[in-house]
Amino acid sequence: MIWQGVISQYKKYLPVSDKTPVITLQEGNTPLLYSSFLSREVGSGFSVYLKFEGANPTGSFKDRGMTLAVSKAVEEGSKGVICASTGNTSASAAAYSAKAGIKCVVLIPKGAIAKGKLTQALFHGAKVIAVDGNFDDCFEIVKKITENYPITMVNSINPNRIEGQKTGAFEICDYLKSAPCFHFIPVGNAGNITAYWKGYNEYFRAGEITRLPHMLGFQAAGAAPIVKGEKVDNPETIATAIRIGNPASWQSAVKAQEESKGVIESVTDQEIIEAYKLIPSHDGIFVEPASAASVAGLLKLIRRGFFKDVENGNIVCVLTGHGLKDPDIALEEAQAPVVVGPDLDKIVELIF
Ligand code: AN7
Repeated sequence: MIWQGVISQYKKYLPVSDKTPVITLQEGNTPLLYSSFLSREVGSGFSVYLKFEGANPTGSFKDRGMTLAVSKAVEEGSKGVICASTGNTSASAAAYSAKAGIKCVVLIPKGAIAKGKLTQALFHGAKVIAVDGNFDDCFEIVKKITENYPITMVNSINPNRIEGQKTGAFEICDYLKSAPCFHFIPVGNAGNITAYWKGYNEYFRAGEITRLPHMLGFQAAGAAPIVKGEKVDNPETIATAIRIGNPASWQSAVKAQEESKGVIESVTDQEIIEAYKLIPSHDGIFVEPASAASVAGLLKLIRRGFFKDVENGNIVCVLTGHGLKDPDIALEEAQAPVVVGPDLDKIVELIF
């Protein structure tokens, strides 16, 4: 059967009915790629898989939640949606709103979102407001606006976002025919770790899987309020997508960590960049810096000897967004191309 998107695929687990107008870009069904490089790094008995969410229509995992949030907004008669965003939510909200033919407003921290994401929001026709402040400032304003004006919030405190995003867990279990032992994931506003944990639990209750994974979430060291146990007023990290000082789903992220006997830890920008460079060179997929936080976390735990005394099994790292959204850092990190004239001999010399 042709894939019709996550609502069509998983409707029995989602708050939809036959009357729900399904606004979809056929998101989901993203690759789950075996990484021989990372499996080797962890050691024998372990298999590492990468869930490449950058393969979604707007290039990030946000599409899973946005298809449901926008479909429900349209079902409820809403004429427009609004969100605060570090970039990917705004790109996704703009795209699904365009498809639905409704208004979309996005508040972004000025100068602090990747160019590709800003371009997406603008080109899909959203009203983009750049706020001279950070994500947390934008989010507070959006909350106040939605409390007082008739416009639908599509940040992940909208439960439909979490509902849609939990389908990522379903797909992993469907592919592996079981839940992984360890689930690595970047943590920003903490919606996605909440959604995955919800998805695994629902599949467990439905009898689709017989065990639950340990959830291992990673924040950027300069934006790690959950790790520190307090808000961070001026979060800083090169991984702009997770530059968040006061996550909306803080409590449910801690709950996922505790219930699953997992961890929420931080990785430095240096560790993020290391993983950011290793993934494309070994596994052939290009992810954005924030996405590399899951693999950075895996590498950190490997070095600590974490896998020496745990049961063997499958490990999944979620790679949340596509690298093409944010090529600036990649260009800084990559070796510049060699420049030559149209000279055959010289080029042959360079190659061999
Ligand atoms: C690539 O777009 O918060 O912990 O406004 O874009 O669910 O917030 C993005 C977050 C990880 C963190 N990876 O997920 C936004 C936004 C990428 C992201 C996260 C984001 P959450």
